[in-house]
Amino acid sequence: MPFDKTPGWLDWAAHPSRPRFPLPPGSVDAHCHVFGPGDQFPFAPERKYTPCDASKQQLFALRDHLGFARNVIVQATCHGADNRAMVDACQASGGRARGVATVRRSVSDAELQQLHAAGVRGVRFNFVKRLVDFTPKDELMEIAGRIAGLGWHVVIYFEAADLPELWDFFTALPTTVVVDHMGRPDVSQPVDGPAFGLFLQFMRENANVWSKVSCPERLSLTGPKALDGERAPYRDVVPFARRVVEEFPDRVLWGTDWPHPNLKDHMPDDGLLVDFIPHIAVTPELQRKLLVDNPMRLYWPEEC
Ligand code: 0GY
Repeated sequence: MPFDKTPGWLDWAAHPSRPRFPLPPGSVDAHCHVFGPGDQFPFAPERKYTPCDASKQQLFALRDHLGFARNVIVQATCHGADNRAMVDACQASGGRARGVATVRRSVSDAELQQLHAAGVRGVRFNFVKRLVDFTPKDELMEIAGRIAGLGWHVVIYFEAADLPELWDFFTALPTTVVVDHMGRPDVSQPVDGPAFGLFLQFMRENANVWSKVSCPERLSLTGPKALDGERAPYRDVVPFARRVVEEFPDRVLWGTDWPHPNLKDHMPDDGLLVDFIPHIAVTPELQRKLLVDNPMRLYWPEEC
């Protein structure tokens, strides 16, 4: 492999357990990535980390092992605005994967049309400073205006502390807006406290805002430890994700985040991550909305 991965970076777990929670038929893993392989799809020169390879075949094997039917493959920052690895995976999926791209202002209309034909249905705007360099907001707004015409949405990734500063920009976006990982709350704070309250207010006041209730492994301080022998991992994240699922059942998505970029403390077991779901979506109806109805409406509306 032509790239040396970032020191301290953990490899994704090759043999995840089989989940105990049976996913509803047609479930969508609505947040996952492919990395390279680096010798086929080089990582971007401007990247902030170099991952280990994680190919489309490995992603599809995980999908089948966990019991998902489909994937939404989100462009990872290590590939910059070179969407070839993600597009290749979507095209190889037989219609079972859709994509979220990263594009620059220079993208042509013809390139956007090609991305659409490959299965792309959104763009990602990343504001997490450790992951990307700053892109001017007027460039992002221009991109949002262009992709709105294709019926796409905008995925936003930011740290909770930055929500106040970004609020006006986010609320001016002309599309559906999907927040990655609940805006990364500090789960040591109360779920009813002002910080998470601001995020809930953001969703309440803006009916076009959706949230992924994913990535407990990034947010948790208690970690994956089971409670009383139960498979109840990441329990400090549960009240936050459950609150969002219950208040906004028609605007939530869930994804594994495989292959889990940038983790240095522990690598989650994807089977255990699936077993987190019934703790945050506690009825079959909420589970169906989270895993099937909502992602299908956003990514495969023609089948709904
Ligand atoms: C995630 C989270 C992270 C990384 C990226 O594109 C990326 O590099 O999204 C992170 O480091 O928190 O959703 O994959």
